[in-house]
Amino acid sequence: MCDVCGCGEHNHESENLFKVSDETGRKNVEIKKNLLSKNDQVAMHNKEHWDRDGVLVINLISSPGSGKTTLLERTIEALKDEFKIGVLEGDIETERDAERVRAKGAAAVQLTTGGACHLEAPLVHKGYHALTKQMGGAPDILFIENVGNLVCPSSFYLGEDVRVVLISVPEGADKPAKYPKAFKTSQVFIITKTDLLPYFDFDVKKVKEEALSLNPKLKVFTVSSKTGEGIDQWIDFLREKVKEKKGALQEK
Ligand SMILES: Nc1nc2c(ncn2[C@@H]2O[C@H](COP(=O)(O)OP(=O)(O)OP(=O)(O)O)[C@@H](O)[C@H]2O)c(=O)[nH]1
Ligand SMILES: [Mg+2]
Repeated sequence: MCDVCGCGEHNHESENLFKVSDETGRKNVEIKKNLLSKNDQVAMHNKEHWDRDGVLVINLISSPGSGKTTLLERTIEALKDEFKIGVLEGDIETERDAERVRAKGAAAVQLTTGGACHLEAPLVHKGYHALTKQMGGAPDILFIENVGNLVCPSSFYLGEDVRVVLISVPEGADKPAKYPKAFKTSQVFIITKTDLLPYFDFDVKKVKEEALSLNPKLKVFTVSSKTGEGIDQWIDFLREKVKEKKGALQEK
């Protein structure tokens, strides 16, 4: 069991959650709150690093297999000559996703959680320092690919500027209402694998409406990393965000 959220494995800094409890369960709640605020403290520290260095930070969250790494591969291909790109790859096991994005020309550090179903700010902090060492400085854009899971990553702020939630066409159109926190805490929603729309009952308009009813501020993109449809709009959005971030740095 994941010690923080009850759905993964150990290897968190949160062992106390199950060690201290009373019959009402009240103490469990108190301890969990403390642990989350510890995550938030480190997340704010991460944000200080990134604001000081003018790094745009994008946290990608979705179910396993929604197309996060494939979208990153496309994104790196499109932007690698313009920006220094660093990637922190979150997975339970293996170096596979880091190898995939390195092959496209980005610097990458694999963060393996050993069982936990989401990334937490302290591991990201460690990973970021390893990444800057590898790159010899800060990136312009840091992508954090969270562990494939549409539930728990929504509860852990990592210090990012933009949280992006992805749903792929084969997953089904009912997901925003079933996993509302991912949509309520994100700034961007990407519908992926649109090349598969002819084969699935997936009503794009309805899904967008449902997502926007949960969070009217969401910016929505529809993309296919296979055909390239919609990728340009996503890339333009990232260019705009980098400009904003660098602009904020100059104003300081
Ligand atoms: N048809 C189609 N397949 C896609 C698209 N994007 C990704 N895929 C396929 O979907 C599968 C999963 O893609 P990944 O990019 O590895 O998904 P992920 O979200 O990174 O998966 P995890 O890291 O395991 O959570 C792969 O077989 C991809 O080739 C797309 O736009 N269209
Ligand atoms: Mg991946």
